[in-house]
Amino acid sequence: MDARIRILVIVACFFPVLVESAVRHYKFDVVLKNTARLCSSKPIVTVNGKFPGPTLYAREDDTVIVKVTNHVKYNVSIHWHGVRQLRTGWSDGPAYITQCPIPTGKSYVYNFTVTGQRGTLLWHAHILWLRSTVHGAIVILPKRGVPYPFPKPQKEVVVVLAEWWKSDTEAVINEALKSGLAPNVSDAHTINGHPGPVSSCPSQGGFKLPVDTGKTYLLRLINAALNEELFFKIAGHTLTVVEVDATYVKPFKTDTILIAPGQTTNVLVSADKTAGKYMVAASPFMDAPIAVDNLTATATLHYSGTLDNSPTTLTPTPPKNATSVANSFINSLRALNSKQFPALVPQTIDHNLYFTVGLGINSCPSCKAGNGSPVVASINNVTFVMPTTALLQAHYFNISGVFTTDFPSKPPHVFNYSGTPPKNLQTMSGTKVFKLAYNSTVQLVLQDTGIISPENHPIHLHGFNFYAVGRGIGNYNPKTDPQNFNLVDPVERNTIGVPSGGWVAIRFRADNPGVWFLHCHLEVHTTWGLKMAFLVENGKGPNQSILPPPSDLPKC
Ligand SMILES: *[C@@H]1O[C@H](CO)[C@@H](O)[C@H](O)[C@H]1NC(C)=O
Ligand SMILES: *[C@@H]1O[C@H](CO)[C@@H](O)[C@H](O)[C@H]1NC(C)=O
Ligand SMILES: *[C@@H]1O[C@H](CO)[C@@H](O)[C@H](O)[C@H]1NC(C)=O
Ligand SMILES: *[C@@H]1O[C@H](CO)[C@@H](O)[C@H](O)[C@H]1NC(C)=O
Ligand SMILES: *[C@@H]1O[C@H](CO)[C@@H](O)[C@H](O)[C@H]1NC(C)=O
Ligand SMILES: *[C@@H]1O[C@H](CO)[C@@H](O)[C@H](O)[C@H]1NC(C)=O
Ligand SMILES: *[C@@H]1O[C@H](CO)[C@@H](O)[C@H](O)[C@H]1NC(C)=O
Ligand SMILES: *[C@@H]1O[C@H](CO)[C@@H](O)[C@H](O)[C@H]1NC(C)=O
Ligand SMILES: *[C@@H]1O[C@H](CO)[C@@H](O)[C@H](O)[C@H]1NC(C)=O
Ligand SMILES: *[C@@H]1O[C@H](CO)[C@@H](O)[C@H](O)[C@H]1NC(C)=O
Ligand SMILES: [Cu+2]
Repeated sequence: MDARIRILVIVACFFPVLVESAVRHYKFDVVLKNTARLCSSKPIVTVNGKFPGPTLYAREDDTVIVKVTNHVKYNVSIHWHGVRQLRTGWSDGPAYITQCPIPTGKSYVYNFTVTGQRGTLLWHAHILWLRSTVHGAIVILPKRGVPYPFPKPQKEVVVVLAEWWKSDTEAVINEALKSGLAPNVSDAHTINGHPGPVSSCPSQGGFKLPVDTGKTYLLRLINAALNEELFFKIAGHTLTVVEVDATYVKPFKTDTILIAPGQTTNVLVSADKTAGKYMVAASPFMDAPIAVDNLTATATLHYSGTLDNSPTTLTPTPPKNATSVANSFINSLRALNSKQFPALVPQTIDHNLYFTVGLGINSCPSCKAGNGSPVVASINNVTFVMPTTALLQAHYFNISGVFTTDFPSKPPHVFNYSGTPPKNLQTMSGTKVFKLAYNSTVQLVLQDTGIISPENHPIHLHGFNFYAVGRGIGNYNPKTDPQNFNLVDPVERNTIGVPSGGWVAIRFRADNPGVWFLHCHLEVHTTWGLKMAFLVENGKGPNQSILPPPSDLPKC
């Protein structure tokens, strides 16, 4: 019997009333595994030899203990994406931000409690490009006896979308860092590990989802891709969206989902046909002149009783530049905002921040890369330099010289962000954080720049959920745009797309002390420096300080 089941049985037998939450134990072994995809076989870095990795199940209020042991040549760390980690930043996972990575041959025990959250999230490696194959689902069930705020599905299915490279992904990004240019795009998208039949390998089987007529299914969709936002749809079936990023939304129907890397979306699908096979499709969204992997990953919704060789009902996918399809999905999202699950949108603001996000070109005459002008990325013109001591450690132990607290609250130079870029595309480098007092409220407007090209950036904030109160195209206008903010039922998320050539406004309460990463979830942009961190100070109350670090915290 595995430890998790054993604990549940003990709980059920001996402490049925006293113990409400359980401790769930998991063992993650990071190992190389030979895996065949696209008719080729290559060793990839995995957790427990699985691609996608194992699903981590928990219930709201449970404590989750994951012992991660590193058996590969890379240093690794794992991030529990979207888990708030209240006071437990030591278990958040981004390498050199909250912890030093786990060296080869060593273990680290992640230990966190899931508080006030239920739904679908994901875990993934948070170092190098290892998350391309080191990722999996987190399923947080509601507290025992608490129903979903939507009709109970007959079955739940995790659906992980990702990208597959024929080459080793570390070779792909290292080649790009040498050239100073964009890395190669992936060779296929995948649905639960499979691209479906593709021209380069027509015999490749795809993921098959068996369904029974009359039943309703909850699909827990995750975008674990490195660099691409995806459209998702199922031929002949309407999807009812009920949750994003482990927060409930007002249910709405759509035939197409938009999901960015790091985002999750729960949808209900009713198997309302009598029989047949229906195509499930994941295809890229890119409304800027930037190269993407334009292959569609396919899977099959297969009604019971339908012969394997019967034809599949196909669906067209939106063109990759279908901004209107993307907008229509985004504009339909609203927090459920019920009595039980209220939207606690900060109504007053302590910190009013304006951050530009985008690319740049560094002048580096001694660099071979890009003939001395490699592409970089920045927030407020700061290209983040990874420290060699983890920021949280430096903060907690008062180690000076690791970071400075002068991250700019607004762009250092005003220009037409969404229009013609300035002549000088150079950025500055630094390891800068922005300090927030405990429980202060933040409004952050993220503004895309047109430097090199405007582009949609899915920005992820660690340690918090935020409310997406406004969004627009062009430059944010601080006088007129706030008048249109939704402060009643804006969607609550942890990862949000900044529209290409536009802006998005988010609000959150800094009620979690620690050091929290904010970065683009397109891994190529993170690598190039589109990242920064918030340092949230301890509060004065008894439970308002970061907990001491665990004794097995890796050293740098
Ligand atoms: C997890 O953290 C809690 C609270 O800090 C602590 O009491 C417990 O001993 C830890 N468990 C493990 C296995 O490290
Ligand atoms: C990137 O693509 C180019 C052109 O197709 C190819 O020559 C090169 O080997 C690729 N790099 C890697 C690391 O796969
Ligand atoms: C897809 O991408 C490939 C390689 O970049 C390109 O040759 C092809 O024309 C593209 N196809 C479409 C339909 O955009
Ligand atoms: C999308 O791309 C297609 C083909 O490249 C082009 O014809 C069309 O005008 C584009 N649509 C939009 C809305 O930009
Ligand atoms: C760090 O400095 C703060 C404020 O000066 C102090 O309260 C705290 O005890 C110090 N922490 C350590 C680990 O030295
Ligand atoms: C900024 O650039 C856009 C796009 O070129 C243009 O429409 C707009 O008028 C410019 N705004 C200002 C203030 O110059
Ligand atoms: C960014 O910083 C660099 C280096 O200090 C400076 O040359 C450049 O003008 C700045 N650009 C913007 C848009 O702030
Ligand atoms: C945070 O501030 C809000 C509003 O000022 C207050 O209602 C709440 O009690 C504070 N929370 C904590 C944990 O201090
Ligand atoms: C602090 O946390 C402990 C343990 O979770 C709890 O028992 C206690 O009531 C909390 N104290 C306050 C003032 O919230
Ligand atoms: C991996 O971690 C070890 C121990 O902290 C460190 O000595 C080594 O330099 C790291 N390797 C890389 C490639 O960063
Ligand atoms: Cu980006």
